Amino acid sequence: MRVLFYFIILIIINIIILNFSLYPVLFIDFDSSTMSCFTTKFADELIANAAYIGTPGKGILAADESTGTIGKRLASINVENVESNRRALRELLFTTPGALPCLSGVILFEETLYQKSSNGTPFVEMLKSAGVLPGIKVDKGTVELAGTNGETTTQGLDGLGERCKKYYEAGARFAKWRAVLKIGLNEPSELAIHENAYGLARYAVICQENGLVPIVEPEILVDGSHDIHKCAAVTERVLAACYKALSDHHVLLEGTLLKPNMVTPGSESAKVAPEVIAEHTVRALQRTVPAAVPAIVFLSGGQSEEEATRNLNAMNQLKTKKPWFLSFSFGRALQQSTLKTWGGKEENVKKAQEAFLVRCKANSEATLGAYKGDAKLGEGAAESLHVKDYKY
Ligand code: 5MM
Repeated sequence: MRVLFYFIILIIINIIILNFSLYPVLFIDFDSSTMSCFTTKFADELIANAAYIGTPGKGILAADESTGTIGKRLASINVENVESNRRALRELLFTTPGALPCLSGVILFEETLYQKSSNGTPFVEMLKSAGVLPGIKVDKGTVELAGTNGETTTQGLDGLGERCKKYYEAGARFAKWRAVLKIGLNEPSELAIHENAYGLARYAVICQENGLVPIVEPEILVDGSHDIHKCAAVTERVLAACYKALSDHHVLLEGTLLKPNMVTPGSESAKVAPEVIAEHTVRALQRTVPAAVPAIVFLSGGQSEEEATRNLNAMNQLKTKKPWFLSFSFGRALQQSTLKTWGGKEENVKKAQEAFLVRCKANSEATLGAYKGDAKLGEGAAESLHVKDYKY
């Protein structure tokens, strides 16, 4: 009897101890915005801005080509790479009648963030007054990762916090950092995947500390003769590593966006239909991207304008689980026919703007799965924009 009494007392004491040790777990105030994430005064703003970028019918224009890259685009139309020409191109895009309602964000290069239009209006003001959030490219390009077969890592973490603070003050509300991976016999290596995933995560948390929604862009290049299954498997490995790193760095996922490649066969393999690309891409995303991420905004990666739009449309027509909004953050696939039509000539601006509007509207429809494939194709709209072994 006595033994039983002590036994019951022991059990009661155990229950009390257990309850106290579990107390923080059981009774903590589960604040969805901070739980397991670092605390930032910007949490609500980050969540609201990321959600806004994911507004159905809208997407992102990637106009953040660095001076070297825009130089290549301008050279293709025999236009000199000087500040006035870079400004003229960006002004043409941002003043296209009817285009901005198709966009929720524009990614800018630092020069454009501080630039004014020809009538003296800061580009940032022009975008904001049309309901478009200005974004900023904050990476400083790639360098070779020593000990690998030409794989790369992205630079720009030094002083990033200070730069983000400055960009926020200048009106930027989201940022972009591009990591590049390639498919080869032994690539991407574990080292490249790990290094780039942790670089993206470090960047993301620094942006959030300073009020900028980070776009996480792990681009797997299309170069190669691999099939779509290989691309799907690599995409899953890379995205899984990215989300592990983002979790390890306590990034607030609700205040982020993902900018991935679509899952396609390599550039030296036979093409497949948009429905096949859609199925493989969405499956890879379902397996790796948490539902907390509000929107996935694809890069076009060398696809033709029309191809990129049709692929996005097919994804949005797919009847399956899609907890995130699927949209665009195209650079080349939004600008190519505009660039060609413009050719750097003032007298072509109106026509070039018409070409830009066609692509903006087609992609806006594609975010709703409502693109009929009936856009009037501008010059080069069906041409592949892939450049073999392109060095970024
Ligand atoms: C992959 O490039 C990004 C998306 O553009 P596409 O839709 O053309 O593939 C793009 O935002 C890119 O990061 C910018 O153009 C900046 O490029 P640079 O070469 O200046 O870093």
